Amino acid sequence: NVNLKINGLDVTAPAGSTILEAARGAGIKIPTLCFLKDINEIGACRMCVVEVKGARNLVAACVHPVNEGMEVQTNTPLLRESRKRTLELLLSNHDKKCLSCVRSGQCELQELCQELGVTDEEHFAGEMTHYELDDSAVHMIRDNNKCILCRRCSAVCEKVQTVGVIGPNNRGFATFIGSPFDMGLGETSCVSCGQCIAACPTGALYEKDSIEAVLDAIADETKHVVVQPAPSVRAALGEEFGYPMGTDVEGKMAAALRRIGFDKVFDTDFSADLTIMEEAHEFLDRVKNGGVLPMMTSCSPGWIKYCEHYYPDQLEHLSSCKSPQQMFGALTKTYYAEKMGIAPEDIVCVSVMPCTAKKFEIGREDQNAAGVPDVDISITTRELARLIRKVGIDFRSLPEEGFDDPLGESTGAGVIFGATGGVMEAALRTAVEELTGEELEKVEFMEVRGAEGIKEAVYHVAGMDVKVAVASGLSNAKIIMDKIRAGKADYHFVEIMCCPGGCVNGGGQPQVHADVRNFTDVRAIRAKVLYDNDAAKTLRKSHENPSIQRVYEEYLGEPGSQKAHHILHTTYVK
Ligand code: HC0
Ligand code: SF4
Repeated sequence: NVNLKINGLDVTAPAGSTILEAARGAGIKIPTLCFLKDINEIGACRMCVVEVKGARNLVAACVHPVNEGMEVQTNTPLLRESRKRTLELLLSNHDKKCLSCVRSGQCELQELCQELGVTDEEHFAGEMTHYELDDSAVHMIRDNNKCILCRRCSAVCEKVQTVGVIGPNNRGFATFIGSPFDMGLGETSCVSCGQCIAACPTGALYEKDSIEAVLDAIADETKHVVVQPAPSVRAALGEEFGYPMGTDVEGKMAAALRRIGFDKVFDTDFSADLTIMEEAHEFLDRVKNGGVLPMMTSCSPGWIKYCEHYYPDQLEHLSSCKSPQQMFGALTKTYYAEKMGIAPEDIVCVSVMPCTAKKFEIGREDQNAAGVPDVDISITTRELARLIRKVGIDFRSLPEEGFDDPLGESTGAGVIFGATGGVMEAALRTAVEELTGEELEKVEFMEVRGAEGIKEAVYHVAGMDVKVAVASGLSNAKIIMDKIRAGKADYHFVEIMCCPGGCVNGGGQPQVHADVRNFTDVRAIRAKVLYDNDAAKTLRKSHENPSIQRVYEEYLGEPGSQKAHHILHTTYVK
C-alpha cells in the first residue's frame, strides 16, 4: 500500500493505483470524460487534471500512479478554471442542440457543463465544422457534430471487439472520427454490436429509432401487433426509471407493454426455451452421428456477422438454429397465426432487445418462415424507455403483470440466456437429462457462470467427457476461433456472445455513466437479476415448459423435425 494526501486528507491506496482510483476510494470524485477503465486509458481530455506538489504541470489523474508521500489537490480554483476552459473549447465546435438530443439529461458533457457552470455563451467563437450524419448502417447513426473526440468508441471497437472500423481520421483541428477511406459505417465490416454507442458520453452515436413505426402499427386497426421482450431487458429497463441497477422489472415491463397497446404481450424467454429444444437436439445429433464439432451457438447476431466476415471457413461450426428472437417471430407467423386464424401478413411482430444487431438480424435472408419477415420491428431497451415516456405511462406506479398465452410461458433456462454462459447452462440442463435418461438433481452449472471473458469446463456425462467453452466480447471469441481454426481446440460445444458479459451488457441497454461503469461490475449486477429470476422459478428446464411441449405436440412434432427445420433453422453466408 501507498500513503498519500489528497486534499489534505490522509489516504491509503493499493500500490499501482492511479490518483483517480485512490481518490475514488476516499470518496473524492474527479471528473473524467475520455477515461474508460481497461479500454481507453489515454489521459487525453484533460478533465481529470489535478495538482501534484512538486510537479511542474497539471497531471492527468486517470493515468498517473500514486507514490508514497504524494500530495494531491483535486479541486482548486486553478483546476476548476482549467476544466471549464477545456469544456468551453469542446463546446466551441459542438452542435449544442441539447433540447432535441437523444442523450439530453443523460449526457456526460452536459452534466459536466452544469457542474462547472459552463453556459452556452461563445467564449471561443469561430469557425464550426459541419459534418453530414452517417446513417449508412442499418442499426445506428453517427453524428460527428456532437463528437468530442474522446475515442471511447474507437477504443471499444478495436480493443474489446477487435473490429476496428471507426477511429480518428486527419490531424489537429481537422480530426474527426470516421471509418477508413471515408466509407460509411454500413460499408465496413461493422458487426452492429452497438458497443460504441454504449461507450459514447454524448449524443454522437445512437441507434436508429423505430418508435414511430411501432406506434403506427398499433394505430393500424387491420394489424395484430405482438411484442416479445428479450431476457435481459427486464434486468436493465428499471435503470431508465430511477431504479437501482440490479432491479428486476419484469412485471412492470409486461404491464407497460400492455398499456402501450400491443395486442399480445409475449416473451422471448419462451422462444429461448424453444431454441434449447432445437439446439440440444442438434448438439446430440452431431455428437452421435459424427457431425462437425465443436458446435457453436448462433443466437447473437453480432457474433454471427463477425464469424461470417472473419471466419468464413468455420461456418459449419455454427448451429443452424435461428436466434430466439427469430424463432419467436417464425412461430408467431405460422403456429400462432394458424391457431388464431390471422393471416401472417396481418401480424406485426415487435421485439424489444438489449441489442442493436437485432435490427440487422431481422433483415437477414432465410428469416421468413411464413413468406414474410419473421420479425418486423426490433427496438432497443432504450427505445422502449423512450416509448413508455412518450405515451405517458408512469412506469414506477405500474402494477406487476404477467405475460399472455401461449407464447409467454417460460422456464428459468430461458431467462438466463441474457448472461454469458446462460445458453450453455440452459442447453446442458436439457442435453444432460437426454444423454443420461435420468433427472438432473442440481441444475446449476456454476463453472460457466460469471463475467470472465472466457470460461472452460468439462462435464462427465453418461461415460463421456463433454468439453465446453464460453466466450463473450469478440476479442475473446477471436481467441477461441483462432484455436479452433488452428486445430488446437477439442471442445464439443461453445457459446459465444458478441457483447462482453452477454446481452445484459448489450449495445442497446441503458447507457451507464462512465463514472459508474469504471467502478462497478455492471455485468455481474445485471446478470444476478437473471439468475435470481431463474432460481425463483419452479420450472427451470426448457423441456419442462408446458407451452413448449404443446407446440411440439400440436404442430412441430419432434425437435429437429422437417417442419421444425423449415421454421426454426437458418443458413449463413460466406
Ligand atoms: Fe439476447 Fe437472445 S439472449 S441474444 O443476449 O440467445 O439481444 O437478452 O434476446 O434472440 O433469448 C439479446 C438477450 C436475446 C435472442 C434470447 C439469445
Ligand atoms: Fe464497432 Fe460495434 Fe460500433 Fe460497429 S457497432 S462500429 S462493430 S463498436
